[in-house]
Amino acid sequence: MTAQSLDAVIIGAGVAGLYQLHQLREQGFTVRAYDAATDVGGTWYWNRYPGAKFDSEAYIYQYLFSEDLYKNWSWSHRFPEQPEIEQWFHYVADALDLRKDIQFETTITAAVFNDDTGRWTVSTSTGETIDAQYVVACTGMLSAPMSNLFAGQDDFRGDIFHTARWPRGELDLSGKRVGVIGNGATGIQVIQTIADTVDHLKVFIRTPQYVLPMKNPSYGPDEVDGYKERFEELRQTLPHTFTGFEYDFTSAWGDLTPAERRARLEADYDNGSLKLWLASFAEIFSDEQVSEEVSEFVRDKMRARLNDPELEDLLIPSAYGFGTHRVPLETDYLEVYHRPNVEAVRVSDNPIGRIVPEGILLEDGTVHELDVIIMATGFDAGTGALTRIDIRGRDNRSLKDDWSRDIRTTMGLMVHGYPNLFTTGAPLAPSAALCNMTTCLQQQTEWITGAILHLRENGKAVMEPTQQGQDDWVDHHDDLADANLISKTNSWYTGSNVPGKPRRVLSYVGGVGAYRERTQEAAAAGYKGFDLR
Ligand code: NA7
Repeated sequence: MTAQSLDAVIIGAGVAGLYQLHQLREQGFTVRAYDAATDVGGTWYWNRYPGAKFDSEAYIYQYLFSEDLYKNWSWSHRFPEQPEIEQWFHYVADALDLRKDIQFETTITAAVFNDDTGRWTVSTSTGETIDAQYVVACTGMLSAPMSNLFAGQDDFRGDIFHTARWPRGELDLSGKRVGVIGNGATGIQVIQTIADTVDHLKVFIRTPQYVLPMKNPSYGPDEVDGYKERFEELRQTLPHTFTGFEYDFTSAWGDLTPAERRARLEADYDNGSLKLWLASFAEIFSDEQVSEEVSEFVRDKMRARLNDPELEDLLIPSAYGFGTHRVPLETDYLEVYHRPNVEAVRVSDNPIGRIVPEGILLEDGTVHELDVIIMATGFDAGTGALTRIDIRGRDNRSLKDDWSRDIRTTMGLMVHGYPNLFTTGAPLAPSAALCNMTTCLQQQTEWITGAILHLRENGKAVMEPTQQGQDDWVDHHDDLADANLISKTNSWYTGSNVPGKPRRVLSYVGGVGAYRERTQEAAAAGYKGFDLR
């Protein structure tokens, strides 16, 4: 079969992939996006479990490049649910006429760089081969599910699935004995949503989580008009805050009295959003004492709701600081455990041994009999989506092998040794840890478009970060990350949820605004730190 030839292959049709496709197409490049799904949406296509919804306010989880695109869609709630979010992706794909250049139900299986031609040969699950100058991996930070974790999963007599692979079509959980493994942002949304449907719910908890109650009012015409009127203001603000949200941190802890601090924490907590985490005190991430005081503030709130020493012991964290792991928003999540049909099972000191035909077997021999097992067990974040593709750079080097030793990138946008491979949502750029993903991904895709245009305008064919450029970025990243308390906590933020994964804070923690400036400075200096040939 003759290989199809393109300027660029885009992997993924989620937030980043759709916008990347639009941008490159607008600039006259021949480009095609590929996605394993049957339609657009990325994360929001796959994560269709009950209760899946935004934790970012809908009016900021948006594309901001087009006023019309922004204003012609109206959200129903401050934090809408997955079906509405998926509809929004359909709206975007229709409005920009994107689907004609997207090939669905197609997984990219391999991408091999040819040193002689300076081009990539890309292979698909459908047996096609594509010859492309650029590969832009818009593969998502959290898209490679940790789904084969336990021995015996295939032996289970009931249904077992990961939340990111929720069965399409109706799945009736009523009257079922259901087990949920995991209580991260995903598990919490599932648990609070299915508790009153199922016959019996067992939640297997290894590490407790700090949680914040969500306030999720519906939006009437006034609210919708209100946020739409602020389009220009949001466009100016979001890219420059620390987290790409509308609100920003203060570093005023030392200047305030204890009463003033308390008032600020109460106000942020009452906001019913991620504000207490992403817009209270920056010192939460740098000062152990501040971290402990704010953690205790949140623990107090949780204790007051649980009001049960046994549950408090099981559900309230003490071993790590508030905010050093993703903080989920929830609705009556803690109260769920007061229900007679819900049971929290501690698996920290008595781990899950294996799955047996009847259910879950713990190491001490206890079998929890179940009809359905839901694995809310997270993702191989940042690296997984890319290492599950056989990516071969210069001299046939393998990205999977390279990253099995040390996870290194240049600004999360390129990797030394892999010319003309651009990445979004990749390690060492701002991402789901401390970032509103749409803000980050728009900035990253715009930078990539700028780089590809620069190459075309300057008659260059190949771009690659230099060894020095990459080392400088990794050092800068590590300096910030090592000083951040996030580096001390085990979670997907540090890769510690994946056995054998080299430990490194995966997201850039210097701030979205600062990252933007640094990447723009490199571009303005003729792509300093990159070799263009
Ligand atoms: P997370 O935050 O990685 O949570 C995964 C959960 O699964 C967490 O509670 C884990 O416990 C638990 N887990 C994983 N493996 C096991 C085993 N073997 N036994 C018991 N429990 C286990 O993933 P989410 O999907 O909730 O969230 C990911 C991101 O998606 C989130 O940050 C948002 O940005 C959206 P652990 O804490 O490791 O002890």
